Amino acid sequence: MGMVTQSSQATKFNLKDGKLVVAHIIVAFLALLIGGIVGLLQSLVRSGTITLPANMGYYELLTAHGILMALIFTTFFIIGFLYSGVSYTLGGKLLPIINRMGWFGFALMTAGTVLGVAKVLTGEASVLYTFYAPLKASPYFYIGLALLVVGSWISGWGIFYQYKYWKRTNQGKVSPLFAYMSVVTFLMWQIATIGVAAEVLIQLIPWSFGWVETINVMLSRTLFWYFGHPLVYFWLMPAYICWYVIIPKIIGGKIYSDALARLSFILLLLFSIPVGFHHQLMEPGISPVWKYLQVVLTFMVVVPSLMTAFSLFATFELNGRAKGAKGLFGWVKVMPWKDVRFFAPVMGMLIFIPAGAGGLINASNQMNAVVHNTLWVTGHFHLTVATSVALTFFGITYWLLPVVTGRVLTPRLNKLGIIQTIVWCVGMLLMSGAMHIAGLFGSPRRTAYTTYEGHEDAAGWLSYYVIMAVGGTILFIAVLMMVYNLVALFRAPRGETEYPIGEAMEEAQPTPAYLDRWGIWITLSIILIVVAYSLPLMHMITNPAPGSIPFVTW
Ligand code: HAS
Repeated sequence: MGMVTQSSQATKFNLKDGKLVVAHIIVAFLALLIGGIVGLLQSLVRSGTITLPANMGYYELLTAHGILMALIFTTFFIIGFLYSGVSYTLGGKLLPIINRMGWFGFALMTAGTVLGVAKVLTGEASVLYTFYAPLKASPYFYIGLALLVVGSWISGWGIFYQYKYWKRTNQGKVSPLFAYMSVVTFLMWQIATIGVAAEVLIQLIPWSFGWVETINVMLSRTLFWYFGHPLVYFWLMPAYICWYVIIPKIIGGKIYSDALARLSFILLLLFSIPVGFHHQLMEPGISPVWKYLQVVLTFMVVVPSLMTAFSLFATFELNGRAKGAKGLFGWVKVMPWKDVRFFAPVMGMLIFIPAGAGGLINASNQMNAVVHNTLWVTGHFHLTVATSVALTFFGITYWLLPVVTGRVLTPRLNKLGIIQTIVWCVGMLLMSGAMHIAGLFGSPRRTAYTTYEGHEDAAGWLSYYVIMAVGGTILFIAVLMMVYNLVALFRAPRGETEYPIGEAMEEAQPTPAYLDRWGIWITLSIILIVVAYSLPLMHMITNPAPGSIPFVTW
């Protein structure tokens, strides 16, 4: 049975909630700036262009880059963005308690970030962003990470609570799509982060303090990847929210199907988590049966992305044809290419096509043997998170910041945004393209500059490293341009900007009520996790390999 459709969108954004959003965006972009500086240094070191001063290590930079870009920039931006949409679509303002929870979560996350990053920059935690044991960081690094996660939980609970309140006070109505998707994103995050919380609290912290001598490495890596794969969807789902909900409005079109969008998010909730073994396909000690099962589930998690692609093409084509576009691809021409709010995310979408294809290659067991631990993987995630997701977040910033600060985007800034997007794409295509190729030739990831004692294979990789450094330098310029644009957005003229929330097409089927039955989806998600993980985890705990003492290799 379908539910009655009605939205409860505000007409004006609540500027008090806006401050919370701004705080998150500022930390996110500070992380982007510092992460960009270390990223530049790193690409120059790796190509042999510069050598670092003696008191600075390559792995220190690499850790700072990964943490700041992949964990801090993303998490802060995501929470700021989702809070803005939840505030706007669920009644026009956050309940006072939710606003306070948002600030509390923000404070914990910021404290955790400062602590963790300080430990990295003082050389006490060069363990990379995956912090694999038996590399050991200062215990305060792990405590910083724990604070980051707990802070994000509190913010997530705020979103659940606001949603629940809205449902109670709007019985029988379909919840706004933006808010629904935010709830699914944070449900997924809540279930996924249990793995990393267990790893950090039960294993890494006691071991790094020296309270226990050894650590079960296989268990710690498995708990990490139980979290690590859904982590990448935690980055992607907010980008999808923009693609599904915001972009149709920006292009003057309609959301193809509200029900399809919700279903794709439910599928992401179900299949994002029980797939972590596809990061561990080359690890001994996990039976091929469980790897096989998780690879099958990995191919299931591709389905919602294919649904997303279908839905976006449908929105674009129907909108183009409604505007009179003719021929097979005439609709492409009528898209608003000169609007950065569209242009940056759509470049992200286009690049997500090869990026996603790379993911399918990674997930195929035999091909994973070729690419695992090579620069190919680094190339893959610079296309996915650092382009599809990052460009979408940049595109969002151009309207979100004006909305939450009561300003307007100027034509000049719009143009600067388009140039910034192009520069980013050029830099990334060079850098990520070279990474993919060098990876196929066997160049390992996570290594500083080395010629492997003049080995001829390694000599063949050098020219690709140079291209990577050129791309990295262009990307650094793009980071500076983005930060400049952000500062300019804060100084843009005062005025009112509409929060762009799309509406579903009139002909679309009503949204089925069962999509809001959270009990069913959470239970199914847990069942899948239990099937995929319980026996292998039990095996790792009851038949552990000899534990490892800590290593500090730098
Ligand atoms: Fe991945 C490794 C498999 C997606 C990020 N991935 C990584 C790592 C990161 C990462 C960070 O199976 C490295 C972790 C580490 O440090 O070790 N990945 C996949 C698969 C997908 C995938 C199957 N990855 C992502 C996304 C990420 C991300 C998204 C970040 C946001 N990945 C792997 C595997 C590994 C891995 C293995 C381990 C490798 C190893 O050996 O270590 C899929 O979800 C991809 C599905 C996507 C698609 C594309 C759909 C296209 C769309 C766009 C449509 C475009 C339109 C434009 C409409 C099928 C939706 C139209 C416009 C016009 C103008 C016409």
